[in-house]
Amino acid sequence: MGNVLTDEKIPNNVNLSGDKRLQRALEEWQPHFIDWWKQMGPLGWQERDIYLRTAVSVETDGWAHFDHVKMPDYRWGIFLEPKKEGRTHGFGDFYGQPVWDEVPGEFRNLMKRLIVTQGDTEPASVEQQRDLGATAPSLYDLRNLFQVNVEEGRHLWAMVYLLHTYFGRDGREEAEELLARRSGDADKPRILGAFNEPTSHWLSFYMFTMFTDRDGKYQLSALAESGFDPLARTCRFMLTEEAHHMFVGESGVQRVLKRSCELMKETDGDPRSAGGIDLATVQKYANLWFTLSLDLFGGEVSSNAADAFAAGIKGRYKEDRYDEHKLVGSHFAMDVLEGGKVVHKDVPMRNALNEVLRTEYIKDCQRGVDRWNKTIKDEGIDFEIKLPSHKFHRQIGMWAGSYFTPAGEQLDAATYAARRGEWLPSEADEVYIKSLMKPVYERGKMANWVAPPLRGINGLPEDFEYVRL
Ligand code: BYC
Repeated sequence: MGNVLTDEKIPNNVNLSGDKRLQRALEEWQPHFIDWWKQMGPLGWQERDIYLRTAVSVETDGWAHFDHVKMPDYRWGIFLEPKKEGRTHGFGDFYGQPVWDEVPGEFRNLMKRLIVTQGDTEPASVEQQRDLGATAPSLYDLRNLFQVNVEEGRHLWAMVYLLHTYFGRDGREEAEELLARRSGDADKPRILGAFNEPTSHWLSFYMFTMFTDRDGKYQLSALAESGFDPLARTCRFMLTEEAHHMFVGESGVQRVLKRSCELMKETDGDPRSAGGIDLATVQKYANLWFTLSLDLFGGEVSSNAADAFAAGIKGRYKEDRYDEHKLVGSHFAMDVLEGGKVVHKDVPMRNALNEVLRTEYIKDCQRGVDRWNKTIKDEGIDFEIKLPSHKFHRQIGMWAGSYFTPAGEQLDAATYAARRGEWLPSEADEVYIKSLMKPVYERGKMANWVAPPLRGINGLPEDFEYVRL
């Protein structure tokens, strides 16, 4: 299983050459993917040599190979964690029964919808980030952007493999549609809200990889529990790559905060006067991307979530930690909106699973924010970044259409509209942040608004030629 045939057209550890029909179908999809990549992938950098990590196997030591490569030549492959013999359903109505290697007919549509939704986010994020190469703060960051992009491309391959293998003609059609929708397009938008928002500068990119990629971690973890074994195995390996994406985001914002603090000390508290970003503006972008990402967990009370859990398709984050895996008759205590008022009440657990996952996600975000605040404190500055309430600025679910402050206090629409600019980036903030985005492509040099990283990639120095110009 660990032996990967990298000389095949599509590198894989799924014995693709043993299924000629599937191999042919995927080899037909491959040039469509490359066309999409050339059209919608990183603008202006396709012919450059980039120092990239490529997944070459699923062995824990040595799964990745690092080298300079031109992005269109990146070896996007299909990798599933090895099958564990005797694995059983870990939750839901089929708890304890052997996992499935095929999709049962009655769950086909539900399963396909989840795989398509997951798959859709991957090319969407590449599209959202396609212009960022023009304004990278350093070669180190430029390389990290492209690393994230090519791996999102590989995650698309992972979902397309499942669609082609287990969903026949429908699956092949869905795979084509994944290349046809476009982030932010009025007629053919991507499926989920946050994936249609522009990521128009590097502060948003860092926030996106901190908060939105972290939704990816939680959604993939929930699917990694699946009783549909090929889905579980593919998501497990995707999580290995996902960790670096969140590192790019968390450390990116951390570096912005560090530099902001340095400039505050140099300028009597006004980093903007020295071409930096003030902490209040960083807070606004955190408010924006955190809340856009909260929406990605779906409605607070969801029969879709209950159905997916019952069917054994989508579990909880680290299902093993729990004692009870059927969740019949149990409840989750949470805030809900009733007659326009917030009340705390018990909701049947299966219907509350989106909120259960969102709650775990919020705790994880808070751990990252605590590390940011330690950086600010270490710089001797009295300021804390705070995660806003999960009710603030919501566009999906129960809180959408009501108005709350970041502290979670309910208010009327007019007051909210008047105060919005205190909490979320204004047009002027966008213009200011964009004005800072000037490319720095000299080896070892860094834009003024962000501190250098603590170390380089793969043990290399920070001034390594991560991108050959
Ligand atoms: N925007 O029952 P509901 C990642 C729709 S990120 C627009 O409340 P459900 C990545 C929903 O589709 C992880 N529409 O929610 C990160 C449904 O529509 P239909 C991506 C939304 O179904 C960075 C209706 O509202 N993976 O990997 O329980 C870079 C009612 O839905 C939204 C997944 O999302 C929204 N935000 O849960 C690259 C995992 N939310 O069917 C990659 C797969 C809901 O009535 N997806 N709707 O027409 C899922 O598990 C579920 O589809 C969701 C929604 C959690 C997204």
